[in-house]
Amino acid sequence: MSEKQVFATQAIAFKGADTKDPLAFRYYDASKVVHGKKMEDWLRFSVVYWHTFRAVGADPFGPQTLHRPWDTSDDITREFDAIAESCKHRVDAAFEFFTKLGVKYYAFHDRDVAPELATIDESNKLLEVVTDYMKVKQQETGVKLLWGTANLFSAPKYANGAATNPDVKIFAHACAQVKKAMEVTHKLGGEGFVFWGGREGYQTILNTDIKKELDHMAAFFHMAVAFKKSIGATFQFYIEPKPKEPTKHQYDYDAQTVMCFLKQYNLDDHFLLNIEPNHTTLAGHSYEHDIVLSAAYGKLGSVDCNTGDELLGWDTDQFLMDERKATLVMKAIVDMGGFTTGGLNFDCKVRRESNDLEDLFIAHVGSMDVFAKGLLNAVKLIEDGRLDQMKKDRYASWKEESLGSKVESGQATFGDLEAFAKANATPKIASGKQELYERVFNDSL
Ligand SMILES: [Mn+2]
Repeated sequence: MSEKQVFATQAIAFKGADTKDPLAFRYYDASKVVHGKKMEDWLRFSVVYWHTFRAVGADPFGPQTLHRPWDTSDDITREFDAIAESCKHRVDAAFEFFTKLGVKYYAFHDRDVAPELATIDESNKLLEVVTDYMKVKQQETGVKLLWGTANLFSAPKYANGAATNPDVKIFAHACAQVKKAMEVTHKLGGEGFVFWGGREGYQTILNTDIKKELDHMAAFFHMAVAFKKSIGATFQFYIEPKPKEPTKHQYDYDAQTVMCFLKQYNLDDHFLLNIEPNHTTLAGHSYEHDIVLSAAYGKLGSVDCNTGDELLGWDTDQFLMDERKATLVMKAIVDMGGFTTGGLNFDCKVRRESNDLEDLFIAHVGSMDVFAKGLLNAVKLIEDGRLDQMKKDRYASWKEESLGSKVESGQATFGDLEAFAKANATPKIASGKQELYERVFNDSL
């Protein structure tokens, strides 16, 4: 392969808070120890293959605006070796980018790195050849795979769903594709494997048997669990919730829905959640809701750390540039002791108007810095202690009254509570103090 570099940008350096250089870190100092851990270990940044190396800026109203030097040809009617060379050319560019940016992880879908060919065998052969090359690049650079996944939403055959398709023949294609994607993720030492069901849901309830589709999706996940065991893979499975888009109603609606599904079908031991805040806001929740909720139940595995636009009702996958939101996310992550297999994965794309190659660096560097600042703010909040103490004090009666522990341990009856209520007059209603909480939060910024 050619060793010619495609990016004019040099390796990104930490220059401190006073720098005005958009291609330098102001806050992200990878090896600096904060609250007992290196910043890089708290943040575990990952770059995505799909947006950063495959997005061309097309939208439903207009075609390609981003022309990348690594996109030599998408023509799959060429000879196998020529197709493989094009794919490897893109791999070179990707690893040059990861290395210059200074991230330790990346993530990809099978079809991002190797297009689907005429048969399953040909597609699998190409995926093996390209991922063999990716393995070499991982060894050369030390960059690792945060997670792999199968694209079960782009191919026309998945228009009516993959694991929830009404036709078992399409369901079989989805299983075959996931099986191969798991094999190559295992080969690359991936630390995780994600399921995102963009076509798992319905457009009209009139043609859809919801119970049957959910039963099929559960059967699909049980087979994935069994196959993972059979190949000796240890990567963590994640489900990524999203309420809608492209499908009108998606079954993996939000964190709480997915957690209930996993319980219902005895799958909860095998899956954590990969939370994308832009999906959370599409579900009508605040930015941090699914992160905080899944973390509270020990189910937060990884984060696709993007954001949406409050005035647009779709998934804009923007780079987060808002320090307040980053602080809320990092507070939840530090509170749970950090990631194990997951990380902050930039499932983000530059705008179709941001057509300089350099914009890819500016976007990642800017957002990495926002999360680094968010980490520093979160640690400041935790070490200051006021916010956590105020929240704890709000529930003090549950500790002060012996009845509280009786309820929490499941020992109380309605009769006990009725007797207590009769014996104790209604107390003064405590102030919620929202503005005070907001003021204390602001002190961390
Ligand atoms: Mn995502």
